[in-house]
Amino acid sequence: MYDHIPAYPGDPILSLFQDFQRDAHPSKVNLSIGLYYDDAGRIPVLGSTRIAADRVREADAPHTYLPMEGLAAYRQGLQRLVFGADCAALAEGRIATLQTLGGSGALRLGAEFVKRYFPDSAIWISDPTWDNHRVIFSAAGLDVHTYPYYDAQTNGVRVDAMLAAFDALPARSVVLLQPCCHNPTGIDLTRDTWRDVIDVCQRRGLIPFLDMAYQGFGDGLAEDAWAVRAMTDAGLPVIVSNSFSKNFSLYGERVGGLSVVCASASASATVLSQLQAGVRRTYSSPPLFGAQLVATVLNDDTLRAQWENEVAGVRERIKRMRGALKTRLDAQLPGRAFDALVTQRGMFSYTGIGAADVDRLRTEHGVYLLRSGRMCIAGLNDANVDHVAASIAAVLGGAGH
Ligand code: KET
Repeated sequence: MYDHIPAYPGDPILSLFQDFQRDAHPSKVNLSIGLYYDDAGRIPVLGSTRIAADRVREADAPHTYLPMEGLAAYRQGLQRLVFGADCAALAEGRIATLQTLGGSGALRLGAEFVKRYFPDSAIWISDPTWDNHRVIFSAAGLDVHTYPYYDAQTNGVRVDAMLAAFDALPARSVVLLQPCCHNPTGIDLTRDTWRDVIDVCQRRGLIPFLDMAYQGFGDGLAEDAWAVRAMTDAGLPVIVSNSFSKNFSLYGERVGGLSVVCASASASATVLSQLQAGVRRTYSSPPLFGAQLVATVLNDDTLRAQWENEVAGVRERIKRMRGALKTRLDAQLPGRAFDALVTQRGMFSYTGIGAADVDRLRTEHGVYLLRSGRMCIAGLNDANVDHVAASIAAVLGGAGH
């Protein structure tokens, strides 16, 4: 009966992570998937979430169903973290927020919402973007197009071309943007450019869909959410997907959220009801444990302060490793400029290393990057950065470079 089914060729990011786990290379380094490793090379359990987990276990509450929209304390904490505690739209009850299965679940639920209520709308994603964006939105039946974004020549954004593309879109088109720590390039829009994006969204009647997976990893928790808040304050009908996978180091607990900013409290209640229906027909209700951890941390002043410190530590360590790699590469490959390593923000760096060289890094040196040349800086540490730099120098320094 099932013989006609072709095998799934695998996801480029997840398959590479599996290959890494199986690799017997003694000094292998994982710089592929977006996982944050601490300086000892471990995926950390944050101190704040460990205390929260102890509290949840001690409370020993029954493992009942959550409502379709998720845990109330989690949704409130999430809204204040993403939109800011002083957000007017929040005070006016205009934001519909649901707990979702990570950032991916939020994207899929948001994509289905768009397809159902804006059936003629297509979505535009940046060139390049996280590979799975295209997969998720096409799976929900949307036409997916790209807009110009990365400029390899300047290691910046093709601002004029991007704005011109937005300016030519039909009303109600959806534009997917990343408010901070752009995956995969590490290049974000400046606040001036965001203001221009807000302008064109208003002028053309576009729907901004903001995917924020790395809040706090760029310049700070509030700083990184600046674009979300500016668009909300400008009165745009923003859709936001956010993930706590990275900034709480809770990848497997599947903690994220989907928020839709509406024009009135009654519209927000209606939108929420339809999103609830979307959850009910898909997985009925979200998981409990991760939401309890995040809610406990966000809603307790002491734990919240501890967590903010931990996120600051992550941010600083990533920046320090950017500098450490640049210093070594500058010394070993003086002909090439590695400035981008320190100007880019967040976990990722677009290194410009070609696919053939990426393959050599993996097979000859055990150093794993994505074939696009994306490097996850958060996998570097003091013990492996010399090996990584020497491997890159060996591969790039050879004939033909
Ligand atoms: N959005 C972006 C921009 C993103 O980079 C990821 C994950 C997600 C959403 C998904 O978040 P989650 O809460 O895990 O569902 N990106 C990394 C992991 C992956 O590919 O799944 C990555 O790019 O390596």
